[in-house]
Amino acid sequence: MKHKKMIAAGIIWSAILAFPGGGAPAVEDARTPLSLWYGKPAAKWLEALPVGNGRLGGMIYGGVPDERIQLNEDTLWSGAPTNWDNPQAREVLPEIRRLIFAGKYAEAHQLGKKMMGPYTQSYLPMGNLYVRFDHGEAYEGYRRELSLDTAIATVSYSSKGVRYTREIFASHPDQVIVIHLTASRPGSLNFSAGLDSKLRFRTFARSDTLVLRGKAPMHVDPSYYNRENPVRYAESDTGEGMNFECRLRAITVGGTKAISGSGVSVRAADEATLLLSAATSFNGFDRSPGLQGKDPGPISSGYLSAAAGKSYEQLRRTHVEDHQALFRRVELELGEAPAGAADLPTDERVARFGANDPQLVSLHFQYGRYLLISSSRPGTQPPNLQGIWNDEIRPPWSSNWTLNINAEMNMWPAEVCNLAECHEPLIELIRELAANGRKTAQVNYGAGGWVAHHNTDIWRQSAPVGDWGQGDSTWALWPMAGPWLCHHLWEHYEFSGDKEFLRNTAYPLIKGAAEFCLDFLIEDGKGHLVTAPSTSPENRFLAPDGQESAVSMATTMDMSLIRDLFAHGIEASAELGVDPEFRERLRKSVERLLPFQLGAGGRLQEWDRDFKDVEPHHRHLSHLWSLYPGNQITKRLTPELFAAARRSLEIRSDEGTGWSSGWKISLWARLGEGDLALGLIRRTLRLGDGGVYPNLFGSHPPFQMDGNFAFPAGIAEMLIQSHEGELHLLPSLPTSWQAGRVRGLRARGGFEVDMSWAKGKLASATIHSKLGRRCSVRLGDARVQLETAAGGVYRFDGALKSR
Ligand code: FUC
Repeated sequence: MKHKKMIAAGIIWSAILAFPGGGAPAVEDARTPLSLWYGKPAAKWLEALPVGNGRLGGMIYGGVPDERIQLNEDTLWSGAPTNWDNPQAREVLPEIRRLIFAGKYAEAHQLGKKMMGPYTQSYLPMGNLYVRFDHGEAYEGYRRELSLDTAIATVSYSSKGVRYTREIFASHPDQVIVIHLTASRPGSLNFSAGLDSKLRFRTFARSDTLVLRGKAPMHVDPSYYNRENPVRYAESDTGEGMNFECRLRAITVGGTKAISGSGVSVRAADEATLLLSAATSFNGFDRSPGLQGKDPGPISSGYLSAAAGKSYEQLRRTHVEDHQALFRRVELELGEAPAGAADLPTDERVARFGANDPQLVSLHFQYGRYLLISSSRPGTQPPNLQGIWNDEIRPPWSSNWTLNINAEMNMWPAEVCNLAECHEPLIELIRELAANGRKTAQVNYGAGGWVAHHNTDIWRQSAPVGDWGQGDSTWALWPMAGPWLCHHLWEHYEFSGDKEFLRNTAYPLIKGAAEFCLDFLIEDGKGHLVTAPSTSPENRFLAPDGQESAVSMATTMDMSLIRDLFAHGIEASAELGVDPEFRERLRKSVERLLPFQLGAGGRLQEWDRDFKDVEPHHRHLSHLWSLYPGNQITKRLTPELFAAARRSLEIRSDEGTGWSSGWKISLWARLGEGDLALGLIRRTLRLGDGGVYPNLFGSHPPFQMDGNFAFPAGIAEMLIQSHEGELHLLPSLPTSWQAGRVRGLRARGGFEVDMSWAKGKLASATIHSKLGRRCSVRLGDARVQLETAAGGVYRFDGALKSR
């Protein structure tokens, strides 16, 4: 009963909160379904709510009387640029190849250790902001909420007859985290605020600002690697390791404030705004952050004083406008929420209804877009395994960029879900990785072009990882990050049609990756070109000699990636009118790549031979890459392979970790099976392992953000597809999504699509053509051709007739 009252009250408060200061700002309206909300403070990190501006991240606990906001800055990593290239790799390469051709896979697997360099460094937590309110422990009418539409988190409650409210956001335009505190009765704000860190730090006051200065370790071992001193600091603060600084200032209305080295304290204020800025000494991927770093002081104080010169209303308005310019490009409605669902706190709603609540599905879709906007903006780092939110010095897998699926998956929604700008940080990472990867190609393989393997970090580590032989070839021996990353460059071009981008950025990187592959490919003696050593990311097979191995030749994924890369190299060079001889070389080689093969039971073979699986339900779906995210396997072009891919997916089953389910949504969508895709959505929208945590962060387990990004990409793929040179509307609509509406999804060729459907059938569609390209629009088996000038708009009814 008490609970019910609280909920009802919560809804009214949120309506009031949406209009601070009494007047409704023009940029807001009541989009209440787009919020995560809870009736109690977060007890754990995975209950806290994330805000981010691409660079700064905050996890809001919303405690009473103690607020904690855990803080991150996306360049705060351990380590420094170092040498990871290994000349021994080149020496053992011929022997590894000999063993593979002799069928001695387990021996090749073992010898692969000699190709390894060091592990990557670790993404680090920056610190915590604590705010202690002096009103005592008792409170009532609590609500904690994150609005995806405004990117503002709100905490409100009553204590001793006073209603307290906190509004918190991370502003991209102003580069600060803003915490606005109000109370319903003037003069009731009494609190103190301080900063700390898990890293080495000290705090001091500088005029009206609290400063935290910190030093990151010069080395952190991955959490799965056990040896002494896994976290190592330089002896002095002027030594190696990232320097960083956080600054906190309180701006108050009424009352008094005081500051000391341990914090800021405010008495009897009517209102207060806390501004938090931060910066690190990061000075580029190829410079030492300790010895050649920037001074973070002027950077963080610059952000802080600029923000302090603006009113709270100004900061808020600029933030909301900036966020909504991206966020509001896409709207999605999949149906009404079941009775009572919206009245439940978000975690209870997931537990109770899961994917049976279509509004929760669209909320999770938009949450993925929100998280991408919050963790990836031009000029920032791309989202790592945890986006930008991490509270551990040794987070799982170092919270690095894992390139054999995870970092790419993070970007799957970027183009189709209308956030192409958020793709830019990955593109910049590719450029930097390629610079280091040229040396690795030369030293480790004696090859031209550039290479990268399954992990990288802020220093753009490009070699196989594994502490010079302590790792496992199962994941380390994968020199295919280049081709996969180049697929993103091509996608960015396909969606935008940006020729300058193709000429100046994409093509040179594609060419470099292709040069490495041309050198790395060898003849198999039967007329084909193959890769060796070759792995199908992290999966193992049982060789005919009864031994397990991950290392063989020409896995289906290697061949798929190289075919994709070469095809784009050919197309790009032709389009740009450059490199005719190189194009010819690619053309000749692409024809000779070992083709797809069908294995036992009609499945798509994963390895060059039809080995037995060690783990038939393995989470990776690497051999299905050409079904999604690639496009070499389609129903129309390769019906036999299409059927084989389907068989393989059935054999893999629905079982799998969080991101694996995310991938399967898109795979089933490409297979035209909306109901089976919905099955994976169901698996995702559950609390617990492989599903989501209370704050809807994806569970691998443990927490990994990739699943959050695969989710919107998968839903988009169910609603439109454009990978076959036509714009396919509603290719995989689940039976239960009878009526709905979507606005703003993007398609290759420069199109944007709005549509609605009813009774499971298209009702209307509007297609905006940005580039004026010709387009074939498909609905079921019907097709119409579009031809318009750039900026043209087409309107159709449910039978694809023009309106
Ligand atoms: C790959 C995956 C794991 C995990 C890790 C970060 O190695 O196989 O499941 O996602 O990346």
